Amino acid sequence: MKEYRAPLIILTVFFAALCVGFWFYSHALKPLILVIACCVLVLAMLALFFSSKHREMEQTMDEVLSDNRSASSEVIENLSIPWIIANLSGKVVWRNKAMEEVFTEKSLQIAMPQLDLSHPSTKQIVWNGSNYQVMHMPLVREHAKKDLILEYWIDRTEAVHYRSLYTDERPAVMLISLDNFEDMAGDRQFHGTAVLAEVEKLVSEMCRKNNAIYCRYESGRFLCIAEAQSVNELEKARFNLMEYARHIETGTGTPVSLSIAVGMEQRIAQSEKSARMAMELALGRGGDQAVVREGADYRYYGGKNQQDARQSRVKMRLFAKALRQLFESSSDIYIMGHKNPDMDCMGAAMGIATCAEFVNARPHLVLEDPGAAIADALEEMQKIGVYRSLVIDPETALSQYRSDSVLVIVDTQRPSTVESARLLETAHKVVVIDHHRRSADFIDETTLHYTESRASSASEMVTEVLQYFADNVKPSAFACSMLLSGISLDTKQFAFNVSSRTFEAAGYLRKNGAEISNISSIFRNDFDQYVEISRIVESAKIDERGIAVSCFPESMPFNRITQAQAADQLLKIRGINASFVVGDEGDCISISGRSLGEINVQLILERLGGGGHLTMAGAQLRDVSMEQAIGALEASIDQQFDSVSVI
Ligand SMILES: [Mn+2]
Repeated sequence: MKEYRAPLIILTVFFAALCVGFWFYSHALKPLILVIACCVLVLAMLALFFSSKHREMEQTMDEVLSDNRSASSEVIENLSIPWIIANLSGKVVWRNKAMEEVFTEKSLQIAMPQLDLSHPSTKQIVWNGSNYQVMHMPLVREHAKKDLILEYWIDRTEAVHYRSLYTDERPAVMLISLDNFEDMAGDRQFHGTAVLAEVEKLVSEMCRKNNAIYCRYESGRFLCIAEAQSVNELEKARFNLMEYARHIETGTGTPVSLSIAVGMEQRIAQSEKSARMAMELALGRGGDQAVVREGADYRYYGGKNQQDARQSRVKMRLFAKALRQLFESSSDIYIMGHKNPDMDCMGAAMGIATCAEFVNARPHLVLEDPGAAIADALEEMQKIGVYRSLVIDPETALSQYRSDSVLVIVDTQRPSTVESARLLETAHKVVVIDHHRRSADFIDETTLHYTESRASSASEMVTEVLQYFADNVKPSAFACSMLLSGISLDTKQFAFNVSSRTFEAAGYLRKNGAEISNISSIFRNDFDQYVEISRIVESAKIDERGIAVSCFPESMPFNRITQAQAADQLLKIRGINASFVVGDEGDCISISGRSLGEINVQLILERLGGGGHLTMAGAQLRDVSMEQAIGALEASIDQQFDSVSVI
């Protein structure tokens, strides 16, 4: 409007002056001048109208601007979002109407004691049963004397409710499998139908109680769909279904063994995939246990009873046949075990080398820096002249490795523990033979694998491979002695973990020339070592559950063999069911655990990042002191006993 006003006034003045001039100048133009004067009048009135309109608007704007301050406070006061102003110690200075309905306390600390008010932040809190997203920021004022913060609470109760509904009710897939149905079916006394009906009754009962559904898809195999919250309940009860199943009368003297696998993911197809992977893990670990997989997280339950029954020899024969085909198509066979190889590793490796030679392939035993555990064996190998042609270091192995070479890994299946991780990465054809229970990290891309957690040792498994590899394999007397010492080491001279198949393997080895005297020389201890073991045994603290924990005296240098033998020695003492020997290895604290079978030392040490077997396991703890390591071990033992008492 302003832009019209100035030209209008100028035009009005100009035409008014023109009218007055012409009026006195000419009489003839008078009517025309009257018309022009009228126009001037109209223009003047227009100018007046615009200027008054402008003044009116300016006035309104001024009013709005001057009221602005009170308007913003009015908005905040009446807005339905709760606002609060407080000082840095949390004392409330002011709050709006909405906040008065939600929070009436004098200090913010009552609702959020941990909150640091000096920095802007966002936090979720629960107040009077509602969930709020609390955000606060500093209140900046030009002439501020005191620091204040402005905080607002957004009610997220509904969102939180729906989120928990989603996580609680998302479907989980559960697979249940009767592990030893086929094994028992071979027994005439087996009440097959009755056992299946009993197991199904247990599964259906479990589903009814937990709002789940199931269907049977093979004899002794079930697929269940349950809500995630039901799975959490089952986890709390540590899947006691397995325990109930053990009481079913089978007629064979062997209890029913169930494996349960659960997958809990965002989508149901993914859950099913996870459940199948968890089942593979549960069976790979020897069955009779539950494995829950959620994302990358695995949780284990059960697995406390050692099985008598073992997988049939059919699997072993098929494996031996496949191994022979693989070896026949290759000219170089590389063999390696775990780091710090023991006699079981060496025995198994010698057995595999025998198989390789049988099909005219060259065997190579990959060793980095062999410890004292196999020093005697290596000395013996040098004496009989097989050392130079057989043993190879990882670097040379890597440089010679060809794409058709085969890498055989014995006595371990964890990629982190193999002698040379680089060789494993390079290898295209990998074979794994192991008797340890499977843990979450295992070599998964294998050409062939044979894992049997019920076998006493890798040497026992390889002895069976030798017998099925071909009819006329003749292992050397030395290889047989090594294999027998491997079995002897892992069974503590045939005292633990032995089955009829262990003795059959030992018989075969003996028949092929295994020398007992060789074994005892490999096991001989010198006097100093004997004294060291006694000192460790002496320092043991034994609790009422029969668990002995002892550690290396500070003055004694750490030695893995002494550690293992001290743990074995402790078990020979009456009243001790499990033993742990803790030693400072320099860059980590090493724990070696042994058990007579009742207490699962594998589960105890798995919680500390270790692994192994039910009766024999180990763990290495980094960046902790000796005391912290012992504390963690004791906590894990207690946890184990807590879980046992639930079942
Ligand atoms: Mn072993």
